[in-house]
Amino acid sequence: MRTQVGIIGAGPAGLLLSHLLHLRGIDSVVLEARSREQIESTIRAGVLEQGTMDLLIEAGVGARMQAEGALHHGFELAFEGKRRRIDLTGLTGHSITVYAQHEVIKDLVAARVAADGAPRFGVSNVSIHGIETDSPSIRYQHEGETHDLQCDFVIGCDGSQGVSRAAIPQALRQDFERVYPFGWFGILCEGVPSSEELIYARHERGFALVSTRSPNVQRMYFQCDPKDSVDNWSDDRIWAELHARVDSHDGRQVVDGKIFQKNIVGMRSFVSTTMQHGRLFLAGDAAHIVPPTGAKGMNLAVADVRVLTRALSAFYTENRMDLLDGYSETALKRIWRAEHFSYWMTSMMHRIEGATPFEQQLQVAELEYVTTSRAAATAMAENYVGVAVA
Ligand code: RFL
Ligand code: PHB
Repeated sequence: MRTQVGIIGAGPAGLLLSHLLHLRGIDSVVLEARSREQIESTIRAGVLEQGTMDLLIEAGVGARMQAEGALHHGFELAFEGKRRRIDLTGLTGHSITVYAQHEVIKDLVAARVAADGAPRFGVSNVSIHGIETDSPSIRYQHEGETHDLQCDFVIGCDGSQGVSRAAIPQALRQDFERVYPFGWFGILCEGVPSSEELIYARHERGFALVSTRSPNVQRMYFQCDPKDSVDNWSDDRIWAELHARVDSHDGRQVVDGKIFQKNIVGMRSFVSTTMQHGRLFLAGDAAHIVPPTGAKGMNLAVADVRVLTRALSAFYTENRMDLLDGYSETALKRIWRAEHFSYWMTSMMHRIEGATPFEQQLQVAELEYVTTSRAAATAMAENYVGVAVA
């Protein structure tokens, strides 16, 4: 079988790329290891930058996001028993939208299916061949048979555990990594929002985040040991921890509700360069990971896709290779900005085991600064809404 662009992975990166290429008359096939039900129900990100929204709207998949997503013009930073607001719109002219990643996935899969471009779900043993030639291919198994997908380009959108990154020779790759000694315990619960806006809280017991999913479903996280087990946490223990970390001296409290999902995720910063070799290009988590504190992961995946779509389109319509040649370099500017921002937010907000009282006071001093200086608040806000890099 033959297509123009072979895409591995049906996450936000792979699905959006496939659909944007389709709208430009470029054929692609998406190969996905999991089932449609699995990808449509995995709970992950929630915060979409304006640029992400714009691209989803341009792709024609923004209607439900615009109707059901919640526009947020600011967020709160809680520390030392008080809460201070970062006025995103006032400081940058931009806002963010809270709309769950698995809803974005549902919208994208529906659009691909309607355009006769349904991903091939449940594939296994994916391997990449001939990327140093003009006719690479992807070999995979599907329903007991082995297939070879011939293409012009292979795009690795297969996330942090995928196979694509390893297809770039080790000698050409440099990996940069930082593993954090803590994780996030995430819950979904029934109930009304505790606050109109997201709350990022620094507390000596550890970080906590109050987010939302809809008027009746709430998403919250708190810093935990990444090796801890959800079985050690009863609902009562979770609520006691969230109250201790987030409730403020002026009486504002987190609103309890019935918890229906619990999970623990580890935290890591990671960048693999180069993001391209021959006819293979990486996009999204396949090439880089950020800790979730800055809400950047899915937005970065979408930003890679924006750059790659333009480059592939220049190749097919004008026979230009220059944008493809410059893909990794272009994408990495935004990636490193987001890596720094996510690392900075993480370091400022979390309890760091072994930190001295002096270092703890520095965290508080920094929070005081970003919530009282317009210049510092603007720097934080423009990174959060994603306009700090073109
Ligand atoms: P994905 O979503 O991981 O998709 C990769 C897909 O590839 C498939 N796959 C394979 N398919 C075929 N063959 C193989 N060998 C394959 N190996 C893997 C996988 O099954 C999967 O379907 O990568 P993509 O598209 O790059 O998207 C990245 C985002 O999913 C990720 O960055 C975000 O979820 C990160 N993230 C957040 N990002 C934000 O922008 N805003 C947020 O608020 C936010 N919050 C979060 C987050 C991630 C979290 N976790 C769980 C790590 C909150 C959390 C808790
Ligand atoms: C979420 O709602 O899942 C969420 C929000 C903000 C973050 C991370 C996750 O920084």
